[in-house]
Amino acid sequence: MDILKEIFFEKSQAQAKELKEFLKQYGTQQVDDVTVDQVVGGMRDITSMLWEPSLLDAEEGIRFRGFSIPELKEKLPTAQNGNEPLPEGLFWLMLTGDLPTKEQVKWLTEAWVRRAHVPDHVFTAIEALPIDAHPMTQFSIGIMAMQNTSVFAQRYTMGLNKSEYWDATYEDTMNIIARLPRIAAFIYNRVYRNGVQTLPDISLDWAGNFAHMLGFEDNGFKEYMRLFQMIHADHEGGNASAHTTHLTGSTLSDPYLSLSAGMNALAGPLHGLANQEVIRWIQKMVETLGTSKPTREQIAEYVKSTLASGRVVPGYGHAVLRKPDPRYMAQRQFAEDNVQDSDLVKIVWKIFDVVPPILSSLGKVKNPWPNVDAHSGSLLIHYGMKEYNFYTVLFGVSRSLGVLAAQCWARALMLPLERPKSVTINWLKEHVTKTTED
Ligand code: CMX
Repeated sequence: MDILKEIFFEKSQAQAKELKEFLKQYGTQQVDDVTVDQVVGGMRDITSMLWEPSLLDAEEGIRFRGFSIPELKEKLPTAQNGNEPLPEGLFWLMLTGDLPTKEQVKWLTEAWVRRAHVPDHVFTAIEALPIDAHPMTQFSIGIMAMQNTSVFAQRYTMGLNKSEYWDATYEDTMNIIARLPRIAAFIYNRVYRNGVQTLPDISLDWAGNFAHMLGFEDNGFKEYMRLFQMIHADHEGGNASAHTTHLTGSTLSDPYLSLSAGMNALAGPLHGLANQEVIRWIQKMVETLGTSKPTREQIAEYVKSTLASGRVVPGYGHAVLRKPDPRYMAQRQFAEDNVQDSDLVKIVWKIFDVVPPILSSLGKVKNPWPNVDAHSGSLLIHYGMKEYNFYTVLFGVSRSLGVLAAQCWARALMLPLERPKSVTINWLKEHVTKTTED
């Protein structure tokens, strides 16, 4: 058993035992009430699932195993010549609950290098798609194409004992995470660089090598990719990509099938695709206004015209958060430290000044502040990655870290099939009549 697997095994078995006892004692205790608004309104805020890697606070933002993003920037190991935390460290933390040492992170980087081989048929499957298939479609299909290598699926067919589900899931998780950068880079190079592929550099860390395979050697881009992959990794369990992965996995479909499902949820414009939409929207604004240095007043007028045409302002608002997203703030800080002169970054900052009061004035938007997607595109363009249709794939590679760590936990804790109750409008009407009469 490898060192990470051993630690995960010990921790998760102890936790599973504790949870069993806890359920025996407190299983019938109520944790939430549900209103009609919540039933109709996308189940907002209903406490109803278990998710170990991270927890979201509406005011404060995300904490991974209790640590905020600024704390992790201090505590997680960095690359040799860098300041940004390595995503390997975050994965270790999410899976075990422990901050890893430098040596443990180095071990994980090397473990993923050893597991990174992608079978040829996966590239053939991607190549069979039209070149203009959206990169997220190609990415999801790439993940699906690897499913024949699933350790979980193979061992399940042979009669896998329940108590070993976690073990096979861990193997798939490690293989998938190791391979995803190669698949994502293959898609980028296929679509945007005439198929010119860059071979992996195994001396680099996971995110640094990803940047390298995408064709970016600038250390600034590598550092941003480390930060990007760290901050997008997880946002507790209820968001659409995490929840979809979890729901699909709860049927005991293997990690390839469930991650691909989660990526399809991430590809929606109200979720991960918002990072591409932000840049598309800003570029349209620049084109319409005829200037790359719009004033706040010009931006405000453009925002109002977007709202008047019945569209959302991409990169703003959130289903849970009620303050500026710390993932936005971390990228803003990165830009302040590393980017001297970018018109686009300056526009993103002006939008931050302009949009919240306008959204607040509508009287219905619960969170007028920027989310994670409001800043990423401007930094990617600064470093030369202009192809915004690809941005959500970068998000997807990162999101695999959190949702697959969670799937390992779901298997170790033997979480059951998900099956919430749905009702009809008539049922709701009868229910409220009955309760009002009582
Ligand atoms: N622009 C315009 N209107 C917005 C808005 C925005 N950025 N954010 C919310 N609203 C509107 C909603 O559309 C809703 O309008 P209706 O009542 O007319 O349907 C109203 O305000 C209330 O919405 P809410 O309760 O504040 O927000 P929700 O939880 O329903 O939705 C979200 C959250 C993210 C879908 C929404 O804020 C939005 O569409 N934002 C823009 C897209 C975006 O940036 N998504 C990325 C989120 C982060 C991520 O998952 O990656």
